[in-house]
Amino acid sequence: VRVERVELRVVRMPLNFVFETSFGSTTERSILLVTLYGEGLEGYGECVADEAPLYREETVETARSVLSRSILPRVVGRDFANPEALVQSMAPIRGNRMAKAAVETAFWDLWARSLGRPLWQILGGVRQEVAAGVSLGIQPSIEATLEAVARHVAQGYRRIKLKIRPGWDVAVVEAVRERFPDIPLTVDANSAYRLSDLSTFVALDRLGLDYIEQPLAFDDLHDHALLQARLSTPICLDESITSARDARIALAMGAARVINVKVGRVGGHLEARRVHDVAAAFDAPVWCGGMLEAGIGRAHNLHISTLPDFTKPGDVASASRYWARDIIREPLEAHDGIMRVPDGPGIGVTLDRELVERITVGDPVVVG
Ligand code: OSB
Ligand code: MG
Repeated sequence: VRVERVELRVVRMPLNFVFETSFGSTTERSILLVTLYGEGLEGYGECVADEAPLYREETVETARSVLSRSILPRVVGRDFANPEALVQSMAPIRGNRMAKAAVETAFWDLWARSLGRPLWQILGGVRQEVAAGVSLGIQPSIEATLEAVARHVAQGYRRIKLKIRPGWDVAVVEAVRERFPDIPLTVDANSAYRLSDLSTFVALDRLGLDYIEQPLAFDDLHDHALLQARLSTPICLDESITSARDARIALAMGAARVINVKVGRVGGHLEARRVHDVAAAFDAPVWCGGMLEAGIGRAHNLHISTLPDFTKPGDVASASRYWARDIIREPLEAHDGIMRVPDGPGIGVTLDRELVERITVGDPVVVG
């Protein structure tokens, strides 16, 4: 498929809730959208980078800059036989995986549409229903946390993840576990702790958590291995895993036993599938992480979640949890904690162009 033209635009969307993590508070998102045009079709990608580099290094601005200066000149006007060929063309560019993923996922969508097949089938998916969990931000109080957990459990979500940070950890998790003795429960620290906080993790280790997500520094596999050796609860790595090689090293050295796969963090579907394959070879379960995506990113997440080793519920909750109005026409909603993967060619969703135009910030950039 020849990529004739590419459009970049940023849309601004207010979240339905304040999302507080150990690294910051989000009330509104600026989302970079990529549209590829070719063969009379369109393919859509959504960049997961946020405005500030608090999760990983990339931001909306770095992604936009690297895309327009370095990535798009290698892509626009070229004919790619398949996504592998597109990934090859971007390979000389180091890092910047979120920027690459925005184009790569858009190309998978375009390519699948050109073949008239749903993306999940082309990726090698084995199911059309995906178990959804929720990621609950840090709440103002334990009471508010219990209320939020109760509400999402009642909605049928298959796993509850609580964001933690030093000073907001053992007490709140104990309270939730006491009130809900049997729910699948996890915590996510977003790298807020050090190995010297071992006593906190020993306390969490008794609470029947499914895993502890990214407790230590984003770039420190060694300390995660030391911590994992002291815990029976599996460690799940998120920020630390940017590639299949990272996953292999982390699993081989015992730094984790579960992997959170984010398509954007690892550079696209091709690398996400490789991460999945490495984890499967280690008998380590994977699940699909979320980055507060709008409809395009959420749809891509659903499609990758259909691969066989995605055996744990992902952060792929109902779009209506996040947004008063999503940028796509199709509602992506969980029913009893299950999300249905869209049918139809490509990612199987269509942009609400009128809304997208209205919430666009600045001028779209068109190349080609
Ligand atoms: O660590 O998984 C994370 C959101 C933004 C950045 C990082 C993370 C998250 C979430 C939210 O946990 C997941 C979602 O509901 O999209
Ligand atoms: Mg995480």
